[in-house]
Amino acid sequence: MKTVIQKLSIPKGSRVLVMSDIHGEPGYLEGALRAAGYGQDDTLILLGDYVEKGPRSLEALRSVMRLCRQGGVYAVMGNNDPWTFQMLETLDGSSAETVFARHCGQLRWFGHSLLQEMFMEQGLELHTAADLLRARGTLLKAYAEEWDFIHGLPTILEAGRYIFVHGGIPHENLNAFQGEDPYRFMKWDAFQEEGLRFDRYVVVGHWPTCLYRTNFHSMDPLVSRTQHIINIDGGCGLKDFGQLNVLMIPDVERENAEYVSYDAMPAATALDSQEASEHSFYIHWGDNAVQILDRQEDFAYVAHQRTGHRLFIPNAFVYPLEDGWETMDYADYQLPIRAGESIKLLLRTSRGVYAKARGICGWYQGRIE
Ligand SMILES: [Mn+2]
Repeated sequence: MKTVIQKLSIPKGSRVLVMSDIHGEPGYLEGALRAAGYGQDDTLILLGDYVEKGPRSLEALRSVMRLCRQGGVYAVMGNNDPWTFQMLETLDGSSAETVFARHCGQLRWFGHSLLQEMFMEQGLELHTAADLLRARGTLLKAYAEEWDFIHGLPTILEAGRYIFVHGGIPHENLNAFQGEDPYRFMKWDAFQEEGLRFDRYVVVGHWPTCLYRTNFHSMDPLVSRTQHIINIDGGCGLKDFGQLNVLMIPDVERENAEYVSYDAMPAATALDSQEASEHSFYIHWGDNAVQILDRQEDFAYVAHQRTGHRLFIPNAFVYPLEDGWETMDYADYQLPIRAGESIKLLLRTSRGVYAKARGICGWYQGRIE
């Protein structure tokens, strides 16, 4: 595959909506379009990773394909999108065992995979590397249309003051990338930590925004005005309380944008006001090893491995690894809440509700309705 750059001409007055990392959650795609009030005068840009991690990859991919047949919808390729198809194309007797083992690992961790969905849809069983080899031809034929669509997706889009790419770019002289292997633009982990600065705004997904944050548990878009980078990956299909963010650019010639977010967590009204706590200790994936000091009914008292910081965390958020314990992304922050405000309920416990309010996750101790 080669890097393909596409320059868009956006009709004057057309609002541009941008979404990334749908990851097998077609309901989130629908909900986010509704939340943004998506209509036929809007331009829609989809930043890749339509499949894997979430439970309904094929359906999500087909929703994206349907949208792209309409006018004014543009999709780029994410690193997860071609993987299964490329794997099937190159699969042979010498690679089957390795590929199968890798797939088993993915299935254990996420519980779903595009490949597994393909097998199920075709009424085939996948238990051994031999099953995989045997199904290769059938699957490539059955999903030729999906593979054609993904294979034809560009890597980078540009429009006005904005550049759109799944992972990242090292500089904005885009012509230099034409024809290069696109993989590094599609999979650039922690791109925003590189310290790169751009003239135009570079809009990316791929790395959930909660992994960049240090104080608060939030999956809202992360905007760096000094670097001119906007990351919109809300952890949809990957994070337990993930969301699909929609960046809304009223005019691509101007540097102002807003966003709305969608998640499927149950909503409630907070009946009591509460003050924010002064401190928030936030643990996220990659730095989430803990030691369990004590177990209580629905909480564990843990020590965060790197810092030694001790805190209570719901048992539901602590999980075992082969050699120790890890936590889900979590902050012991007390949310600022105004009575009458709508909040999302993430987990009810004996010490209050872990909730999401105005994009931030934390504790609420008041009554709900
Ligand atoms: Mn990705």
